[in-house]
Amino acid sequence: SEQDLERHFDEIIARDQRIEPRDWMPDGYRKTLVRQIAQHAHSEIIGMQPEANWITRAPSLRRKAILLAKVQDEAGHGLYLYSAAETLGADRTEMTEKLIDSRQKYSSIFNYPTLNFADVGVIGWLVDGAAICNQVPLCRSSYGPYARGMVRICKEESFHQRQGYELLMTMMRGTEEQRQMVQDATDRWWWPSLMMFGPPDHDSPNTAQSMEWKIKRHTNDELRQRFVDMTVPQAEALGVTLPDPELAWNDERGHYDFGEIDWSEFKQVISGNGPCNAQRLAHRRRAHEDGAWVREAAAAHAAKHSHAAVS
Ligand code: FAQ
Repeated sequence: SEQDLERHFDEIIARDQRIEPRDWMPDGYRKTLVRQIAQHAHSEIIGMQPEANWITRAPSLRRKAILLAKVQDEAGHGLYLYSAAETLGADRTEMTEKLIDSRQKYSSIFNYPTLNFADVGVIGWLVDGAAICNQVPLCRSSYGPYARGMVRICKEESFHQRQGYELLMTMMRGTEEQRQMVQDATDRWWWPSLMMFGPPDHDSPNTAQSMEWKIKRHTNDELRQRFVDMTVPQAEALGVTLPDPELAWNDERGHYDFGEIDWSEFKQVISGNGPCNAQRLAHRRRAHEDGAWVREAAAAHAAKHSHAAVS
């Protein structure tokens, strides 16, 4: 009976075991996972754009090869995640259509422009750093295909983070102008990186239920604090200032205190009004339309092939 199935599901969650695609699951669990995984996949794909902007203008062959590889990794992450969503019954074409019609979201962070090459380094350092902080606990998420996908993605994200930090270290050893580029990029990306973790806990409609289902393992504010604590010493080692006068070690809490995030900016960006939302979606829509003939040809080829196999 439905009750037995539900009890079995609850037991798997309580024992910290994994739910697999063929297992029974509550509708809400499936829906929440599809929402989060689709949003995550879309973020990887849209997230290719800000850095790809610099591939043709990378300052050396070595930097260009590294950047190409990183952007290709992001495409790969998107594909693993779309596959994970498909195990829940989601349709890939439909997900893409929902993205380009603004019916599904992608991360707020990719709606900011990349103005100079230091932005490539700062995206690696702060954006991939925040992504790792958020995603390492997702390796223990209760849904098997998502958790396993995260293991591989996190390994690659760690490499991305290191390449960003190394790029910035190199620039900081360069000219005064290069050091200023790094500081300027840090100033622009710091607050949006903190927003990646989502709204504060008291304003996060999905957290409580997702924690109960062990889809999420920590709240948005817990992970944001972990990121701040991890990043302050890295900024010191790099020699840049984080743009927050209220940032200070709090001995009592054993954490860094930090200033108030501009949540009205966050709300604007996630409702489509950030600096690059229109550009990002227009680019994604164009790429999808330009690829139509490839999808048609692949489908025609597959159909021919399956007829041949039958006869
Ligand atoms: N941007 O109730 P909550 C990367 C939405 S890393 C846009 O707290 P939840 C790597 C949220 O969907 C970036 N929307 O929601 C990379 C919900 O709206 P909905 C991707 C946001 O799900 C690096 C509403 O606000 N990573 O791509 C954001 O419990 C460099 C209420 O929020 C992931 O997606 C936001 N920042 O917690 C790639 C990680 N925050 O759906 C290329 C997996 C919240 O009800 C280059 N996802 N919203 O309409 C998660 O961990 C969670 O989904 C959170 C949000 C923590 C993002």
